[in-house]
Amino acid sequence: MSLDASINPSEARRELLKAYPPKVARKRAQQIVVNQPADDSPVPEIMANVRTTPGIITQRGCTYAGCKGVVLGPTRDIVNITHGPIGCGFYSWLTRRNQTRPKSPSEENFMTYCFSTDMQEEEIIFGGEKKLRNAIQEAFDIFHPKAIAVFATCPVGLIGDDVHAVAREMKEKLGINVFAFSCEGYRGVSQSAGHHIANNQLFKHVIGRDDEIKGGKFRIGLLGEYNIGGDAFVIEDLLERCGITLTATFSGNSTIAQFENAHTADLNCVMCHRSINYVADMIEKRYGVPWIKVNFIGAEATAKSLRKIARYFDDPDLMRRAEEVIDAEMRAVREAQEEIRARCGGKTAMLFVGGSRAHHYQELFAEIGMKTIAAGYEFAHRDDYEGRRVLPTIKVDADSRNIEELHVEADPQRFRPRVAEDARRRLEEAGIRFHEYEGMMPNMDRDALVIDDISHYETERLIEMYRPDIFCAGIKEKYVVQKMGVPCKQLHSYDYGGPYAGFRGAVNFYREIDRMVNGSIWSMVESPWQKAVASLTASFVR
Ligand code: CFM
Repeated sequence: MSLDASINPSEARRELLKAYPPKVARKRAQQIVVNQPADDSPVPEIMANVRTTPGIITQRGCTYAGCKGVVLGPTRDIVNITHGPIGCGFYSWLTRRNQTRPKSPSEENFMTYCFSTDMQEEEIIFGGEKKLRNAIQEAFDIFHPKAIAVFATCPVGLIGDDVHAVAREMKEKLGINVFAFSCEGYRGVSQSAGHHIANNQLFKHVIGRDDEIKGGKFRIGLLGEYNIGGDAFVIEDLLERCGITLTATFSGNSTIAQFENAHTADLNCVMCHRSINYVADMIEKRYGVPWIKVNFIGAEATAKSLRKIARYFDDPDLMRRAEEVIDAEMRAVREAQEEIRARCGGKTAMLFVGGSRAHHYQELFAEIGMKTIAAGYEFAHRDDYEGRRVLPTIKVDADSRNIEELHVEADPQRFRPRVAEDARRRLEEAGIRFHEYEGMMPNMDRDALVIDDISHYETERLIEMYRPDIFCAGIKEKYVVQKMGVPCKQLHSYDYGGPYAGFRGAVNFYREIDRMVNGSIWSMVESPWQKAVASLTASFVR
């Protein structure tokens, strides 16, 4: 489908680039593309995962945020200590966004606490290792947790505190798992580096510590689902009703015991490819668990994902149960779609979020007849845009080289291929694609704009030019966008809504978007004095 021809996307692109000095414009030109096939590829090449030009107001966050805030944040029974000034710990606390449900009131939940060494000038000058050691000891004495994780912030890297040595020492002293992350905010160009660092340390220090194969006939791991707004609860319920056992979710509503046992799953399902594909790959290499890409955002996508999982296990009973669940849920979904499509059909959306949601949420909009006219990620890599087929052609620059690439080999005792070669081939013929993510761009309309690491200036110009019916981004953008008379839906924290995953989540989303795009308030945003023609004149007198 082609987009409405009223705005020429190439002209819009030129307009966005016009304000920049030539060198910046040359770089941005590679990060702002019109979704049209290139000579040798179904989608054009986009530049991604490179440094933001200083002076541009970016949506991006830091490496520490990706490691501590995103990947490790949603797990309830690890004491996560931020080694640094208090602001880093407080900012990444995220109590409202990350949800968790301990099985009983006596089960640990440390997510309600914010642990920090609260570094002061004295530690910045004389070193903070002693304070860190004391903080670990204090946390242990008060809470007796199963594990303590330490996260390095910018000043820690600058003054050279050895967080790993302190973690090793305290691990030995306390007899519990203590591990650290060199995830200083500046270590990479964005949160994405923090994901990679988090993946590496989880793999080195946690995954694989418990080999016991626990119950369940169809055992899967869910990777890249952080339980924003309760999404993981919805997915857990669906899987359970189908008879599928979840060994671990990385890392929404999870425990460290689940991570330690994650390698015993028979299939890994990747939701957010950007943040966790490294763990999926490493588990496959060392333990033989294959991974597939799934998506539980969007009713059709949810049905497709459940069918894929059932097909993988190739069990008639499981397939029947999955169909029953899909059937029971889809009735309400179809009714809601029909009702809401009448009011939302043909309206337009723009999505500029993170490293996976700008893709996944396009499905939900399409289900109520809305078009995504522009989208982009804050920090994703080319494979998230163009698909993993471009992986061999991605140039590794100094910033990526900065992040450790673990060399992983098959474990001589514990590697167990989950599907025989011929069965795998049959599954592939049936459309199950292992180890594959096709990226966002192939799913987008021809001529849609795709913009990596969108700047604040570009956001405003885009809204002025296109006047979309809704803009999806985060808290930093929300009120600026709304003051322009366009509703802004946060897809990081869901504002106060959610869950949006699965079938019921989809209906929730449709209804919320319906309320937002059809609200009459947006035409009243302009203040009376902005409408009145300025009548005051003045002259300058020396
Ligand atoms: Fe993955 Fe995420 Fe996202 Fe992400 Fe994020 Fe997030 Fe996001 Mo905010 S892991 S890439 S670093 S789906 S925190 S839960 S919402 S930017 S699109």
